[in-house]
Amino acid sequence: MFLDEAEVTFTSGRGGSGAVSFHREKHVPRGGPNGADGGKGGDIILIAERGRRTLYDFKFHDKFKAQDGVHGLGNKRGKDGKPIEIKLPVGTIVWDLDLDEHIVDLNVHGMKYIIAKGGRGGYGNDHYTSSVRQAPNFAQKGAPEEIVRVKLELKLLADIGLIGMPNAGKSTLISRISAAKPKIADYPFTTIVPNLGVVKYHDDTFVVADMPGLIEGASEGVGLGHQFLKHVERNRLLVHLVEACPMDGSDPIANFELIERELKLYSEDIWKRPRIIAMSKIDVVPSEDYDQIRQRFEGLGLPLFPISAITGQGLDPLLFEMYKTLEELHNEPDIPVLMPTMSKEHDLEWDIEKTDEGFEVVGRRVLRLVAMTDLENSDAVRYLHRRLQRLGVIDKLRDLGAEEGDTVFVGSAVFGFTDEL
Ligand SMILES: Nc1nc2c(ncn2[C@@H]2O[C@H](COP(=O)(O)OP(=O)(O)OP(=O)(O)O)[C@@H](O)[C@H]2O)c(=O)[nH]1
Ligand SMILES: [Mg+2]
Repeated sequence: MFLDEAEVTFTSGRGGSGAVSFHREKHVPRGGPNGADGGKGGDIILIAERGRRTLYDFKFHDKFKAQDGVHGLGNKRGKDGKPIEIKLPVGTIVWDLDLDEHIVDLNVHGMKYIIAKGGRGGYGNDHYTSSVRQAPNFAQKGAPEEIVRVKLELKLLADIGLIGMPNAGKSTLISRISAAKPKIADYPFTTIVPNLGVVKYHDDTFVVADMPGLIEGASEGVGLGHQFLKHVERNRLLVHLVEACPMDGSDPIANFELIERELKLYSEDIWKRPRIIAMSKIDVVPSEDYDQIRQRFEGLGLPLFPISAITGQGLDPLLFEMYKTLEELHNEPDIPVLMPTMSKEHDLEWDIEKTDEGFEVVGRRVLRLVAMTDLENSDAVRYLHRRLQRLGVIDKLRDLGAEEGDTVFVGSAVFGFTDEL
């Protein structure tokens, strides 16, 4: 299996509510409002981290909830809820299960994404003073939490890809250096999907992928090529296996060049990847030809490793090179990328739908506005009405034919339509 999946629910923290409070000083009969804001709810942040290899842990722990913000108390602001950081393997693809939409690819070590944003803390009553409202006796409730159900998908993520023509000996090599047991046969296209093997080298481990053979035209989709070149895209080092003395009598150097051409045609990016040549099956090279063949390979200008996966000859230097190259690549500086959270435009949109029971206002912004209102408090409700008026919601309801007393649904709240305050 080279596809790993998990379904996880992330819930951010709710915002704490603002406080209703007034200055209390000696000799001042009734001070101005000083109710503090509620704390912000904790975010849930996804972070791509090198060194993680699977999504296995999420099979047991698939629900995460960040801390809620604390309510404001008197003139004391509520504490923010603690965020949660979720570490995921580099290469994790995140899908929104409810919207059936792709959210983000965490493909760079250190990349962060806020998957569920904590609710804003509600304003304390001191935000609501105006020329006509000297002593507001209401505050705002904290913004609700965000619940996001996602599917995490980890695509094949090998550190090293073994590429080459069919029959070059790729599967034999991976079976020799890892515990993978791929099918091996003396005909082309034995391997039809990549095989992954974990190679243990001293204290380190890395993942090698044995790719299906590439042929001429692979870059245009001939053979199995195209589909698998995609998997090559994420390999950090490519080992190009070339039969030293091809069984079919073809010229090894021409074979090498053909595959290189396909790689370049497919993607310049892949073509620029660090690459080494493994000159394979040297056990069948007639000893009198060996030097001359080796010289021709050396002329290709890439690091060269003559090997035999059957006798084991040359495998140690090859493994050391794999290990060393990966170490060097590991030491490249990290590129942390801070992604924006979900699109704000989404947030701003609202709409009204006419239903059999009345009117329904939809859209996150309006829903949140209502959720943050203390509906028991008539001043708070009046304030909400004015906000909705300013957003154009009341006008739109009237345009749609709403009359005094008609039912208006906003999220879980139900109102009677009224034009006047
Ligand atoms: N003599 C010798 N034969 C080898 C060596 N490596 C592989 N072979 C043989 O070459 C044939 C092809 O080997 P595979 O490992 O299946 O080749 P592959 O590159 O995976 O081929 P595809 O999956 O078809 O692309 C098999 O018959 C192997 O036994 C080697 O080092 N020496
Ligand atoms: Mg194979």
